[in-house]
Amino acid sequence: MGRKAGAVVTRLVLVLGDQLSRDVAALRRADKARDTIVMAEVAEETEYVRHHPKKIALIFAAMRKFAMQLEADGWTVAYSRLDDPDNAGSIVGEILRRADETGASEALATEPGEWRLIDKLKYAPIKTHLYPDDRFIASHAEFEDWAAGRKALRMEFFYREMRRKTGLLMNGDQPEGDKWNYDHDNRKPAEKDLFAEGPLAFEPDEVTKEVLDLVEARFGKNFGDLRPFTFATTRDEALQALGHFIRHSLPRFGDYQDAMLAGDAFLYHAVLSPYINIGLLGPLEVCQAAADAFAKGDVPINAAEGFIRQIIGWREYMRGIYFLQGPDYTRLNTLKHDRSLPAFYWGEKTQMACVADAVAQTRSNAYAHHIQRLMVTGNFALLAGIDPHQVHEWYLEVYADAFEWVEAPNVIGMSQFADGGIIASKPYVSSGAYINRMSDYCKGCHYTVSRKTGEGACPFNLLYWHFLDRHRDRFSGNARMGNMYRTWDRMDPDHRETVLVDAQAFLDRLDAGETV
Ligand code: FAD
Ligand code: DLZ
Ligand code: SF4
Repeated sequence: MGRKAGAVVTRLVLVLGDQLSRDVAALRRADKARDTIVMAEVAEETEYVRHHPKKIALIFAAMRKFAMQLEADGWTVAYSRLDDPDNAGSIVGEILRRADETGASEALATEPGEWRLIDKLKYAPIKTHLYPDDRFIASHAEFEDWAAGRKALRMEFFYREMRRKTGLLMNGDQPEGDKWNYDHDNRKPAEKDLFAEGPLAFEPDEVTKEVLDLVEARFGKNFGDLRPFTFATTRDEALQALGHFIRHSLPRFGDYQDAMLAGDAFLYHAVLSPYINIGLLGPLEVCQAAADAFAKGDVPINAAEGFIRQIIGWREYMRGIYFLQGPDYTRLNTLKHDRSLPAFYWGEKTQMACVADAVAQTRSNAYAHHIQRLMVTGNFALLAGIDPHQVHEWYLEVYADAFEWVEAPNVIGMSQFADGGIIASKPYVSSGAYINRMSDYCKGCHYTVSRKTGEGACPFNLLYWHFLDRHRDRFSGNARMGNMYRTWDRMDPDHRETVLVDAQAFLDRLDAGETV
């Protein structure tokens, strides 16, 4: 690549694999006539954890097609493929290589979604202007202002601010239907004959097929099935996926948001997080589509509100917490859990039908829905006292939508309570009864969900009480957990002793690597 004609020296404009939006901050500041866009598939980004092959394929295919569109629009793009022999192997290395080629002495970049990469760019040996990533509804400063001086950072209050700011589902100052939150209506358990359309699936084109071959050769041994690969990889396709969701699944999204069915990986969930997170869709346009469907009378309020809350509420709030807490957040371990992640998280056999199903779907699809992540794999890890950093790395690896700014607060905070309650006011733990109520897993399980002790007792039942008992000092004073401790304390002391002995025996078998 040569220096561009004319006296003005080119600048480099970095676009990362999760910044594939035409209006991303650095691109908005770029000059077509003068600048060179840098996009790079690099070893460092593919290896900081062993990502699911589908996740790498999604990102590479979407990056290649985004670069082609930019070129078609007249931009100069320096695109590095992973197998380019001159590939420097890291984002900063690639910027420096392109600087050498073009004579550029500065780079523009949009703030990455991970402290690791922010630091690398900040300290890169080339002048790099980092612009805030304003594809979000709340800026860092707005979140900091909201958080300042509050004793507890509860999502619900932040969410109301975001409703006011966006005007979504608002009548003037008042929430649509005079209620901010319809979660109470969104707890219907799964019914066997539920029919859900599922997400739109896309046939790989030639570009995607080439990426799949590369990913198979380089990352075929990572956990996860690469094929069939059906993700959308362009904005046009992602918009089709959005339209399909609004039409077919959103109407029942609210009702069955917490339901789980063996063999139905998606139910009425959107499966849009991979597209929103890499920039193919904007969070506001997705919410606006849901609000429009409500306005037209196509979807009920509990569906539209529930869906919009996940995005302008939870998603924004998680990002706010990640950036507020700083780079050490992923190392928090308030409960001092230190057990190794069991091999069944990597697909080894387990007799727990719920865990086996969630892991199998994760392996096939690089996807599991929220309740599987929170109340099956997350719940088990928390009850069993698994090291939260290992849990964090697992989630970062196995899901196509996993980027640290959103994954870490969900795992370290919401799921593992490793942040001591910054995000969750109490730990998300449950016995087998909750899983049984919300799913059809227990019927097909080796364990018996109604059994509290002894042969065949559901491990979630044993570990639930073991967890509460071993963390009594921390949680017994928590107003939201008083009932649980009162129930435990009312049990016959011999029964309590048996529960704890059986739970410990289960943990010992887990530690010994036995199939549990
Ligand atoms: P739907 O259930 O259809 O929800 C709609 C949208 O709301 C999602 O696309 C997503 O953009 C947003 N959303 C919903 N819940 C959350 C949430 N808690 N945090 C942020 N956004 C949310 N989400 C990620 O995007 N990346 C992750 O790495 C991730 N890791 C998680 C780990 C754990 C332990 C838990 C409990 C949750 C995690 N989530 C993560 C949140 C949530 O599970 C996913 O966003 C959701 O399952 C994505 O699937 P969907 O598009 O079908 O979502
Ligand atoms: C996740 C990922 C992967 C697997 N590969 C690349 C890549 O080769 N090039 C790139 O620009 N981005 C990649 N990404 C996304 C980055 O890891 C992501 O931008 C940071 O984690 C910040 O969110
Ligand atoms: Fe899971 Fe227990 Fe039900 Fe088995 S019985 S599926 S382990 S909750």
